[in-house]
Amino acid sequence: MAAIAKPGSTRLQIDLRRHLRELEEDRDLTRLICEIADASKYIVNSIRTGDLGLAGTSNLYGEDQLALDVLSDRILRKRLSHSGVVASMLSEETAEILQISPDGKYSVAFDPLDGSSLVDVNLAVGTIVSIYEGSNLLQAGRNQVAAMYILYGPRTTLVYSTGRGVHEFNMNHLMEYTLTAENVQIQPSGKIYSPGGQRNLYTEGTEKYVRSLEENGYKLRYSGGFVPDINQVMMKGTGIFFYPHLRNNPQGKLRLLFELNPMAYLIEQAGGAASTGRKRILDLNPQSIDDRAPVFIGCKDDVKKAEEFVRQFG
Ligand code: AFP
Repeated sequence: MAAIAKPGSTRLQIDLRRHLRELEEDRDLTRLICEIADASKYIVNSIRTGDLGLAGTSNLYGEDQLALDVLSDRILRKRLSHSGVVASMLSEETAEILQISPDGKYSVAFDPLDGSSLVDVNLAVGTIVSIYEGSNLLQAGRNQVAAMYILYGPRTTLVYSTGRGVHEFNMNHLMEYTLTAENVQIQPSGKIYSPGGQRNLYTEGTEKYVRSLEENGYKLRYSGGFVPDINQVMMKGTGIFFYPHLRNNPQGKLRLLFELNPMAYLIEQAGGAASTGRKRILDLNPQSIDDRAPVFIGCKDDVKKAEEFVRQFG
């Protein structure tokens, strides 16, 4: 196993494929992650030049799809189905698990363009990917073998883990991903919070928790995009994001298979934690592809504190 550099001593000009090879990662998984990275080059180009209007269709949740949602979904599905290593796949934009090949080694759940409603106001958005070995996508997130996100912001960055630390890559002028941070680590507690959902619908537990953060000088940082908000916690190494259970919606908003499982996997790999307020996200057993769950994710001690408030006050 190649020696992994200590935090802060990142080896530059290492591209994604070489990094995976140095980790002696499985060849098929390396191929899969690189195929997704290549697909993101077409997605970033579509965001910069594409149609910002509605597609005239709706997704699994009955939400209007943007032209960019449909295009990003098509780009990723085409890449994955031609990769030769995918058994089954599931997109947040389509309503069914697609069986691709019985010989495929991996299965993929993905949100092709999370936060797409932010593109027309020029805010950062992202692609989120969850990878399992085999063909079963309806299993607990702790069984993932890899997860990654691509952030389309002022820079285009890719963050991945195959269970051996979390690593960040930046897309350069040749549209290649080169290493910018290795073994990313999150501190035990933070100083920023990202509160999702309507505050007037917060339960007593969450409201008391938010007040305790404010009394301890935490700063509010919320973009409305899950990928940029989680990337802030990951790359600053501090903070907590939450989209909690609400008084009118105990399940919260975010989707377990497409959003919560992959981000929880990455945050835990970086030394953080992810909870519903009562249970570890990665231990949730999905009942159906459109499962949602409340989430508190980020610095370990801040998540633990949230759990204490939720358990005590609901
Ligand atoms: P869209 O994909 O509908 O823009 O939703 C984005 C998202 O799923 C996630 O990226 C955000 O964290 C969250 O929803 C924002 O939700 P609110 O709009 O309720 O704050």
